[in-house]
Amino acid sequence: MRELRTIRWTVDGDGVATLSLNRPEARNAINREMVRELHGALEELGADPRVRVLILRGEGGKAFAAGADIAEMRERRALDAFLQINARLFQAVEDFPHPVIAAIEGYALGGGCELALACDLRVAAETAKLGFPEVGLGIFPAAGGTHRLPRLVGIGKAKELVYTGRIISGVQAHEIGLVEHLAPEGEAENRARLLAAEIAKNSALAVRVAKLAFDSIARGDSPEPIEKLGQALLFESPDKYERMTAFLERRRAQKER
Ligand code: CO8
Repeated sequence: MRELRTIRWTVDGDGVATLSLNRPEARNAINREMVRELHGALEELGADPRVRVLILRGEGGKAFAAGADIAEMRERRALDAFLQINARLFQAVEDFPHPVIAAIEGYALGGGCELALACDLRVAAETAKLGFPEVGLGIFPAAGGTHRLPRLVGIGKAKELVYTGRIISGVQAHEIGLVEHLAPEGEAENRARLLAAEIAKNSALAVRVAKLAFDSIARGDSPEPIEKLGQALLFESPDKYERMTAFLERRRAQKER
């Protein structure tokens, strides 16, 4: 286990890394220190050859993350907003080389919900509470709320959630496509682990290329060269050869790496 002041993380034997936000006394509100530590952890885990999937969670059971730290944000001015410290962190989450799964228990509000949006997949407890209270605080969700949110739920639902600041349950979030999986209360992390195990058994390189293709095409890049180049890269990989040979010889593929 690696532990810093506001986060901690582990990597298990199957290549599943678990990164926990660890300010439970502040409902895991994302402060400047946490942003800095998360950048470092993402960099370290992204370069760790053991890692195939990352699970993001909040300590304490009450919150995934209750948003950006309001005490810090109150003092920020226009020049601070231009630095986009939250948006750049969430971009680093989106750009993590392997799939990232948010395991959501309790609150995922504002920047906390935008952090979950930057993940590839979301598993929420039925009783989780998700929403974007920003306009009630005189700001708006400017770190993914206006692009990642509509991609998941459609522009109409995204506007309704942002304009009202309404907080919805995990069940409601699942109904509108804001989260992909529902879990009983207290089980979100276990469900995320099952999902991570399902992903981790596949070719890490193939999953990584698929993620890169999804994300760059979602950002507006042309699909054709990305799919062509991605597949060309994979067609040359020893892992593809071994996995296909194992299929044809009716045996289990040898583990890559
Ligand atoms: N920031 C700072 N402190 C927080 C935050 C937060 N977001 N959320 C909770 N805390 C602190 C509380 O102040 C409290 O501290 P203390 O014990 O010292 O008084 C402690 O956590 C526990 O909180 P509560 O007593 O309120 O706990 P409850 O379980 O009763 O309530 C809630 C939990 C409902 C989560 C409640 O704390 C709450 O409403 N929090 C604020 C939620 C919110 O409005 N989040 C959105 C923030 S705005 C945002 O995220 C903008 C991101 C945009 C990025 C773009 C930037 C350019």
